[in-house]
Amino acid sequence: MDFQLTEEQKMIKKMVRDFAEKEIAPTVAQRDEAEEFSREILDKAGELGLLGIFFPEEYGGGGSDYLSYIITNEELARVDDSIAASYAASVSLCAWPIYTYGTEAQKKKYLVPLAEGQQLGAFALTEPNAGTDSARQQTTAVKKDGYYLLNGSKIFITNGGEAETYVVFAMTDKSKGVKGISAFILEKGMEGFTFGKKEHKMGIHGSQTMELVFQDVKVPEENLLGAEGKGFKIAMTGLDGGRIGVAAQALGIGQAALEAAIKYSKEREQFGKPICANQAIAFMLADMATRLEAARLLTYQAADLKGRGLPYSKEAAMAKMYASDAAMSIATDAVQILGGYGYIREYPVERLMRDAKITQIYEGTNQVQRMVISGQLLR
Ligand code: COS
Repeated sequence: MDFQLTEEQKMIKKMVRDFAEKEIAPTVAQRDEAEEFSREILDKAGELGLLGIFFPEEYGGGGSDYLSYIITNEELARVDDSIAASYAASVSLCAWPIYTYGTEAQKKKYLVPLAEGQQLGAFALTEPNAGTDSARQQTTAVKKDGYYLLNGSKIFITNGGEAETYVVFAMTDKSKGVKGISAFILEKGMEGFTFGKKEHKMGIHGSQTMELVFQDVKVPEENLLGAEGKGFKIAMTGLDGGRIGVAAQALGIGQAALEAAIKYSKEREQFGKPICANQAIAFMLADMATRLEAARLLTYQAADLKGRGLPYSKEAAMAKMYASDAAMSIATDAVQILGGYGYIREYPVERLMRDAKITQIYEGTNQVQRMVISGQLLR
């Protein structure tokens, strides 16, 4: 077992950290306050090759390994989880299923511009009555002559309205349950494909979350992703990888909260000494750092398995569950250490605490992760 990053991974980590501090950090607080999505930052990330980092060069990618993608996610989230969330939705939930299940023509048409960062992607599974129970899709796709007619809606879609390419799930045969779900590639601008409500969230204010509405959208049959009836498998495997990305975002948030707490505790003096001189604070920092490191090991392990083509579904769920709980608790402790200053917006930790919460919820609540883990243990 090698716990060290390779030279290339170290270089990518440094490059993304520099990028995040130079291009993202200066506006993070303002974009959070204004609930403002920044396409400009994602475009710049695209210019650096980050949106295609682990896809082969023949599809516009950078040819790096999967762990490099996870480290990129972590470094982006350390500065702004909103950017990391948009980034991961495009790379992991939209581009990856196209890369894995798409035809050569679909990869050329959709994966290449996503990987090159010219386009942004989204993944549309959730519906008002199909959240954790994602098999209960009500969006329908009826096969006609040369196309599918899509009707229905999706909610809580990251990059909704901003993305050009959407991987959308719909029922092609209701009588078959999960085996009647199919995946489609939709383009922004297709007739009948519109955007509904924009959500105002507790955290990740700088990411855009929207409802998608489909009214008699004619989707060409060549935009069916994978075979008919394979949609649930595509969604589940997409989420398996997505969960490692969420774990990485949690690491970034936890890292930022820990760094802020250490810095503040060394600077803030009460009773004539820095507050970190009290074991009450120092031991909190020790616990925060230990939880973060354990979360990092689980996350990198899951990424390593995925990168090697080994089974990783259970490990991804473990990493997501543990790392998101760690991020929430580390951010909450950081707010506690900063006291009143932790609760106001002049310091970043209150944003980190709000942003940490979503990592326990999206791409499957942590209850779902326990269903996945226990399901595998008891199989
Ligand atoms: N990889 C590959 N195939 C998978 C899979 C995975 N990770 N998970 C399930 N499947 C397959 C199963 O193998 C089964 O196919 P077969 O009958 O051919 O074996 C089929 O899918 C149905 O599996 P199962 O009965 O386990 O599905 P459930 O409906 O019980 O799934 C959970 C349960 C909760 C695990 C699933 O619905 C889930 O992950 N839901 C949460 C979805 C989610 O994360 N939503 C967040 C919003 S999207 S950002």
